[in-house]
Amino acid sequence: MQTTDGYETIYKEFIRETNLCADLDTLEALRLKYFGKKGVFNDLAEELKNAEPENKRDIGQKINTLKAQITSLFASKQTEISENVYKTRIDNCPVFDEELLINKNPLGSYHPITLVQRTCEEIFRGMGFTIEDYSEITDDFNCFEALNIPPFHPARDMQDTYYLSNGQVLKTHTSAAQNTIMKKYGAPLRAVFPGRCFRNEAIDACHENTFFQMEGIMIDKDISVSNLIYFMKTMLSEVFGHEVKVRLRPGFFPFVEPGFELDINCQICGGKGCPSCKNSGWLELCPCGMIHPKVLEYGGIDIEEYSGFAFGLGLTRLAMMKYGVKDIRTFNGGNIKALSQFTNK
Ligand code: FA5
Repeated sequence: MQTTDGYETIYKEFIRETNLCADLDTLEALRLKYFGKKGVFNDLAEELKNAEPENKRDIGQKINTLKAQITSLFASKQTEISENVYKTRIDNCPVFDEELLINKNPLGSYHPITLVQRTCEEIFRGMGFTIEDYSEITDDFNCFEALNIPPFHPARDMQDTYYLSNGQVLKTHTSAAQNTIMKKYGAPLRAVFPGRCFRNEAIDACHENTFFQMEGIMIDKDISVSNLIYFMKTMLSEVFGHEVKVRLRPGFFPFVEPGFELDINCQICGGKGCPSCKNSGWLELCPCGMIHPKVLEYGGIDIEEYSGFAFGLGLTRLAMMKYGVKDIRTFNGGNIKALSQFTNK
């Protein structure tokens, strides 16, 4: 049986051994030495079992006191080692050097479509238009019906789209926002709304399945085709910084009456004909027209008082023409070398 000094010796020995522990594995080995199956406390339990009945109470108390002291010291040592591990890890972490990061990894550049979009936004903002945002997912009503394209109308074939399983659609054109914006602001109204559009399209040098348009609408008293032509001309000469040849020809869209196709002289071949313009010398860029009265009515506009024009500028094609990019697929290709060489200047 242990003397009182014996319990103290065990505790002192535990303190000595604990001080030698530098990591959690060594500390765990020490814990097993004391609390394991063949450990010190197992031997003490044996001693208690074999002790004279009159001594059992005293021995039991001493063992419990020793156990409490050792358990408490063990816990504080465990915390101390854990904290040291984290501290060492933090101390050894490489220092975050902002300067180094900036110099070694130059910042990215804006995508050419973003640059063209911002240029157009600035031009229209300067002419009193607000810039509006609209979702990429919409529904049949906004994408077609509110634009005077009822179900089963043959005009739907012009824009083969992607339907979601819940019946919604990926917007095929930015015109899908017209109704929402008319309802939001009423008349008079000047707004442009750029956005990504999706079509189930045969891809070639001037057609993508994912491309950008910028819609514009102006609704006020006495708006006519001459207002429309003025805004289109101003926008194009400002985007290109020089006069560009355009042609206006009749075009059919159920949501405008009359409707036009505004084509731009191909800036890649100068009008001679190339794959980028399908060898025609012209590129369809910005269909437009006077907003159909039914569309105005759907948008809650009083057609006795107001009229308006709308256009759907092909932003991706505008970027092709502005920057001389021969193939539209370059824009979605993700080749940083190709995409990082453009500026707004
Ligand atoms: C429309 O999308 C009509 N919503 C435009 C409109 C608005 C007409 C308001 C009248 C009034 P269209 O399908 O032609 O029209 O597309 C408009 C422009 O988007 C085209 O001239 C072209 O520049 C661009 N575009 C159309 N399809 C693609 C495509 N697959 N890839 C790249 N650009 C495209």
